[in-house]
Amino acid sequence: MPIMVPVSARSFAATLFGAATLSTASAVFGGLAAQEVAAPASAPHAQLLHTMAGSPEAVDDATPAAAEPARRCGEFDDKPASGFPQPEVRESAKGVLRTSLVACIGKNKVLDAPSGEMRVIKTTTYEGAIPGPTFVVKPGDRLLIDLTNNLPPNPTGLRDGMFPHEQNSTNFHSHGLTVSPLGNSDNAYRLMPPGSTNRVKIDIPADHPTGTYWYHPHKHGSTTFQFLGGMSGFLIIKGGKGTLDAVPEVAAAKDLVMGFQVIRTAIDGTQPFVHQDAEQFGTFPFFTTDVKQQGVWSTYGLDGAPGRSFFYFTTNGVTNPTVRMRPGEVQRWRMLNASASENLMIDLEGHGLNIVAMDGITVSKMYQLKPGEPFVMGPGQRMDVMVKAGDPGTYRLLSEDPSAVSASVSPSGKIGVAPRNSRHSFDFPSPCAAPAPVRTVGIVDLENAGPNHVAGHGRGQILNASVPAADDPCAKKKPSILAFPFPLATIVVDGKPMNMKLPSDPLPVPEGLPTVAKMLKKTPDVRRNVAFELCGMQEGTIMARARNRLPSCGWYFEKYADIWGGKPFVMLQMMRDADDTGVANDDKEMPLIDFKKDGLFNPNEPLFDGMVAGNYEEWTVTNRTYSDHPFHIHQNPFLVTHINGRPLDQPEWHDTLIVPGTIRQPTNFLPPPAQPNINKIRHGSITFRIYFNPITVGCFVMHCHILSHEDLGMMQRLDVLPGKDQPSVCPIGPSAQMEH
Ligand SMILES: [Cu+2]
Repeated sequence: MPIMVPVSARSFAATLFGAATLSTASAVFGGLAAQEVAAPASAPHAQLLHTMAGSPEAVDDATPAAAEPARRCGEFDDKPASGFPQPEVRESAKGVLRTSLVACIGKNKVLDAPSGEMRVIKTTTYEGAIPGPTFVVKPGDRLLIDLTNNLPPNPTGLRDGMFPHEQNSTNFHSHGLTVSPLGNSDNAYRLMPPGSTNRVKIDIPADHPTGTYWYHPHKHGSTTFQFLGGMSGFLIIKGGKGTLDAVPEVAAAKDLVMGFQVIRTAIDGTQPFVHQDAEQFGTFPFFTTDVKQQGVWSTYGLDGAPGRSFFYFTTNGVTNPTVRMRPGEVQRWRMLNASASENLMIDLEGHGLNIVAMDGITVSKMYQLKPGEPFVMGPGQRMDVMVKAGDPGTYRLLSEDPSAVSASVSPSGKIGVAPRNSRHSFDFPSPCAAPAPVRTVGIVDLENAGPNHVAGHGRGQILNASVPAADDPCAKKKPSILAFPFPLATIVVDGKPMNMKLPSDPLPVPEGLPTVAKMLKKTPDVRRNVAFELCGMQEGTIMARARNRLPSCGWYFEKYADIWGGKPFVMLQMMRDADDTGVANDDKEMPLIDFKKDGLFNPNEPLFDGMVAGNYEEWTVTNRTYSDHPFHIHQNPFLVTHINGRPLDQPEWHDTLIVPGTIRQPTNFLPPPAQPNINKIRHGSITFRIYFNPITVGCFVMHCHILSHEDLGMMQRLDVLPGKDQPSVCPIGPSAQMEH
């Protein structure tokens, strides 16, 4: 079991990876109940900034920022009943943004749109707010955060030594930033247990591209859990002269952040984790009342089962808030898909969306979508769009059904137009929709769901296990469950007309990145291939048929037989070096064995050798599964040149992009023979050029941004070496903290 790390190795790692824990600070605020410290953040915060004159170097790194305590944790984060809320803004001054940040259980009210009920939720948050505060900095600034983890202690005796566990440990990732991954910078390997205060110090290069970035927890095994409570926030790098922010039409536009999140709780508003006895995807029957079987992300049977769990699609923490615009007004919307797992298929009624930046990076030519034309955002992606209001009226910004509406993964809209299935489950969000409930239990989407779905509540293969209809919650009560399409926001256009203009091409070239021409002209130092792969449990699923599984699956299942708390993994989510083809044998069930490196995340060893700072490489990421997986790489963005092997007219910078599933994606899993042979279909892919900025020397990860996949192991470590033939600056061996 190469991804299990003994406890002794873990504590050793704390030193190696520089996980600086300010225990004195945790003694100061770690013991205080959240609601006892309710000072408003703004006043002391402003004072702090005021007293820290001079360069970032003037800041005393040893001194934790004064307590800006667990404001609002445990109190209601009351948002105005109408209008479009914006998270609290914390902006840098004189080269530094110094702040504290508290992870805690927050109490919020959220509207359940289908029922009209306002419900109380008690979930993992930053400072009680969903999303957390917006950090605004400039290139060259230092980000200095004292992150106090006031989440409850990790339960003792729950999943000890098993994966996943310790759901209340956290850490900090600045998604999209090209900064150091080492020490207390943007280090996803750090571990911040409950009760600790941890210094995060990120120096942003003076030529960093300006735009819309974000931050979120990245503790392996608990990322999905913390996301489902609402833990994430915007991190905006503001630009000056020569950047998108200075384009007159952009500068004149109202600038709104739009953070899309999916919050998920049990019926009492709390977030259960994975019970000791729970199997990977829960236990039959899916609507069991046995608390042992509940788990907010692993027990997929909770999906939408009325009375068992609730979902909320929120925009800045609110269900369907209202944006007001005057006719002819132009606004800039910074959209972020901060959901743990859902592709968002977005369009705006009556209006075209004009994309000016993707994943923070300004595009060279604005993508002008037609009114009602959808684009897709995978989890983790950002899109900055300019919108020009039309005639007075009310318009909905819609989240369309990604299995019913088709789009390319690129807003150029041309290559690989297909449904964009990628979610926790096909049950969601309308489990009791037609056809009528039947009395059999079945599989839905093998990648995204578990074995606990009732056929008729979704689309899937029917198994033979019977469930009494009387126990079926869908049979008892008409469910009030969200159904696609639904509004992410409502746009009300009224008032005195304005005559604002959209920006025109060309938009400014982003700073700090090699030019597109240079990226394309350089002969790659290395070419590599990566593959998303998965193996489903063979018994009782469509993967029981060889035609429906990859040849290596049998080998993997033998190898990982007891990794899920001593039980079999139902589903292995993997990312592999696709140039490592394995050694073939003549066993028909397991024809490929002995890959050099595993597909499951191994924190102790980089997937590739010879990734050298300053090098240019070309990678193709292939998706050998039936549905989409969003690819994300930390530290360095990539320039996408091809989708499904076909060249893009206009190469695109991204740090996260959906790698299309099979071509075409099966949209109906019934009956099983309709499922194409996974080994004979065409697989989706993206091809990109990447430059390893020397500032990123160290070790970091790439992974699927469906965070339940990432938490399960669809991730790999990458080491950028300081020079050719030089060793990694990160330890190799059983030392990493991000163990399963
Ligand atoms: Cu995935």
